[in-house]
Amino acid sequence: TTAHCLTFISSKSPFSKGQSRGGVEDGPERIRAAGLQRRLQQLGCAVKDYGNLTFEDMSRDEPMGLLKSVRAVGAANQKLSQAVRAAKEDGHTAVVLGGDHSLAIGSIHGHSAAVGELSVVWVDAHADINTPLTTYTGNIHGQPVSYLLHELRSKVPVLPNFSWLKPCVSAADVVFIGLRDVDPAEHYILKMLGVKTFSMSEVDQLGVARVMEETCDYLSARGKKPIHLSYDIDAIDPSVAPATGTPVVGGLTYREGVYITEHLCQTGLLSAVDLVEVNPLRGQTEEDVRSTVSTAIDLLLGCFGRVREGNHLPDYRLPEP
Ligand code: HAR
Ligand code: MN
Ligand code: MN
Repeated sequence: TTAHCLTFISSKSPFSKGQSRGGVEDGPERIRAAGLQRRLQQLGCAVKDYGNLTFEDMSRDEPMGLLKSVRAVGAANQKLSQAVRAAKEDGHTAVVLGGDHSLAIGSIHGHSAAVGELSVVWVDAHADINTPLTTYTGNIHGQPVSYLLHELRSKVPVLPNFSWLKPCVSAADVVFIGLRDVDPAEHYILKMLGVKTFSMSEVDQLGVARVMEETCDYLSARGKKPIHLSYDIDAIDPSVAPATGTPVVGGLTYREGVYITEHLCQTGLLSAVDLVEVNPLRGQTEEDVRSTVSTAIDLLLGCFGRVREGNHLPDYRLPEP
């Protein structure tokens, strides 16, 4: 066990504006209140909580066609990008708690600004690769990947408060895991770009251990780049993690979800993690929220070295009688 250095940046409003359901901005507080910092410290992590980023209200932010809250989401991501970049330049592993998945735009951009080319592992029921022109919901949390990919540069229109953003990820450096609700245009894009995907069918067919082996073999064949893990809690089956805005049946089990984090931690390349879409208002019962938050914490602990066989600190000594 080695001591990991962890920086913990979380984001609140308006990272609920990438979608239309209230409550997701309260995810970070619930995850904190459930003891994330203490649990990470018990693993030997040095934790610095940067607190919530704050954003000014956007008085005029009319929809652009279908697209909602473009200006707010653009400005917030610019600020988040700078914060993640600074945390990475301080030598930390960045953790970004959501909030909705639109925050991956700033998180991945800032990470890449600090360390260069990245491998991205996107664990999600959804592909989040709609462009502003293919979306039929208008929610930016269904689009972040398209904003980030070099290959889709000419397909994403100029948007207010997004002029700071330059695509920084290559399609060949991205792997999706857990897909089971992909729009037709998204499916077309994934096939057109030849993106590596492990849908729930492949998880069923291969098992999660082989999925992770193939994921890491695939990514490392292009060079061992720092890994950005963008984990949407809706990848996990709603029976385990129901408190989220767009639950989809047939998801990862708790054990499969945790295994993904354990395996990525073992690579030694995990450099930033987003944990998004925990929405305390979406649970039917308090137990739904507790189970979702507790799963989110276990996924983060897995990213920082917790293993199910048990852990002890390197300086642990048995008490002498
Ligand atoms: N594909 C749909 C859209 O574009 C739904 C995306 C939704 N939800 C998420 N993203 N939680 O992972 O809006
Ligand atoms: Mn998502
Ligand atoms: Mn999702």
